[in-house]
Amino acid sequence: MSLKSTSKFLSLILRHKPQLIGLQLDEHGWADVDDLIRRVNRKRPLDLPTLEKIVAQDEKQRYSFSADKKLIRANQGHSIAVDVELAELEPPKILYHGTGEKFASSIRAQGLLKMSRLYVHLSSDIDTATKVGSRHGVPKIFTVESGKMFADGCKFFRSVNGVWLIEHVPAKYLKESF
Ligand code: HQG
Repeated sequence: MSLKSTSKFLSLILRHKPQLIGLQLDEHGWADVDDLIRRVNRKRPLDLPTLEKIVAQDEKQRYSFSADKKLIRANQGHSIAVDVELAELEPPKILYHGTGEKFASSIRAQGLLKMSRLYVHLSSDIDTATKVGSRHGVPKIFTVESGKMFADGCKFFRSVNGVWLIEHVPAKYLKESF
């Protein structure tokens, strides 16, 4: 079993469906590390050194251990209602959202909606946004006028792994050229 495939499974469990392995997350999204390992092991091999390697080497730094390493959680991307204690911050003047070309007309009409997740995900650079968009077929990049939104009172959050998160981006703050 590759680390990547185990990491994808962990994302599914820690962000979306802990019940698949009967795991409990607390209100801040934390799972007990020993319990997680025991339960994941019923589906695929996982030990603590492997989990530590996944957390340390994940290219998007998707997971964090608590300081005492007894707990683990996903840093962002949840669809289940947990409070991962995101930092509320002033965003850069411009952020980017990568999506699929097939969603562009709906986004132009409705703005960016969080869909199944707790937040709309925004990237601070075009390369990252292009990678995010490519997950949905032909990529399409929207520029988000985050500076204007912030000045207008919208709240921005940043996860510990650097993803910008917001409840909604009204269409008037979206641009299509950069
Ligand atoms: C689109 C991955 C139609 C939205 C990535 C997106 C990210 C609309 C899709 C993270 C819409 C939802 C999140 C509207 C938004 N009409 N479509 N009005 N508003 N959409 O996967 O942002 O690898 O839930 O554009 O890297 O693609 O999993 O969100 O295309 O950071 O760690 O609805 O997930 O990270 O798709 O990706 P998603 P996303 P990981």
